[in-house]
Amino acid sequence: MGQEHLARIVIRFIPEAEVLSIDILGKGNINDTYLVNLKNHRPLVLQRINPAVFPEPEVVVDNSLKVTRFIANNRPENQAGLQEIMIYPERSGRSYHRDQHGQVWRLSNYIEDSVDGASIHPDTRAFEGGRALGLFHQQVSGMDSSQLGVPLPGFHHLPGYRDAFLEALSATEASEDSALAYCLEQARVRQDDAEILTRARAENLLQPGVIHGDPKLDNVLFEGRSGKALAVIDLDTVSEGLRLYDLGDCLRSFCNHAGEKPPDAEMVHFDAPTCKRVLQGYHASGTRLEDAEVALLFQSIRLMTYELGLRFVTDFLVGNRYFKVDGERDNLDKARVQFQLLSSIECQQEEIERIIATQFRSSKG
Ligand code: GN1
Ligand code: MG
Repeated sequence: MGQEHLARIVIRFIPEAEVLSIDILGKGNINDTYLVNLKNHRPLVLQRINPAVFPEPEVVVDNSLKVTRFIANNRPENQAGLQEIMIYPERSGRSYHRDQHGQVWRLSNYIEDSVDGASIHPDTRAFEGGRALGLFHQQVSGMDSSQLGVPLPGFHHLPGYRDAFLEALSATEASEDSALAYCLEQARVRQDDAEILTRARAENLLQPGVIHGDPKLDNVLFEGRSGKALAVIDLDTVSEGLRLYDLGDCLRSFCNHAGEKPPDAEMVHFDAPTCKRVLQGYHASGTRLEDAEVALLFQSIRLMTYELGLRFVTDFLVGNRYFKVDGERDNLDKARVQFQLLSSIECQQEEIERIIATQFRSSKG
């Protein structure tokens, strides 16, 4: 995307802006993200919301504006060091800018003097990541989730991902590829577990609320020196959902120190001590879980990992349409990593359930 085009978009939001530089930022799988440096203005983040993923990109921007405004207006006494995320509306008053090609853009503040989790000690980042997610849940807990639009139909609806996988599988010819055979088998053998969380929700055991939707390690920013969490970023998927989606996804991500793209899938395992630290941090935020959430927490870690494995392998089967890929096998490699992680989670079920029970038994009252 040309610098001039990008600079013109920035001016639609901030007419007096003098753009000094615009550079690609981050490593998201979906949107195009840029860091914008301006004269006499704090740096900003400009994003093109990917319409191939989000059918109504303007809903994504509207939701993020509603949530950030709610948080700013209902700021609990103690923000515990989290910085405010601000969405800049376009000068027309809309939350987004639509360019001449029909692309939807969002502008927000950049969290300065922050680093990603890679340079933070794993124990600290686990505690702080859990604490930041708990604070986010606390900040949005009074918000009516029905006022948010649906950014991504079917997002975190595991039975839907399972069905899409089975459909793609039925159109796939037998292959000698051992990585593919492994992923297909891992995906297939667990297909009947896809309803566990949706059933609990249908039975009113779990209540939906406002969730982040994508609280992975890359979406938490830290203060470099102290390691304190500064912000939970990437509000693309804020929507109505189960808090267990967030917790399961956060643990899936933080407890896999090898990351989503390790040089070798064999390096991947679920680190149970990290799980304990994340839960301690979540608890330290002051947010409390319902008994039914505690009872399904292990399953949520397992199922969010299964879900991402299914999504990656399905995207591979249908020809890499959803996630940005570095190469033809990228989605398959990433699926393999998630299935490896899933096996590691299942092998440690007793230990993980013991950690959960200890954390939440001791935290009652
Ligand atoms: C995608 O684009 P990014 O990196 O923020 C995906 C998440 C996955 C994540 C895995 C809208 O997030 O659900 O967990 O990749 N977001 C969407 O890295 O599908
Ligand atoms: Mg995201």
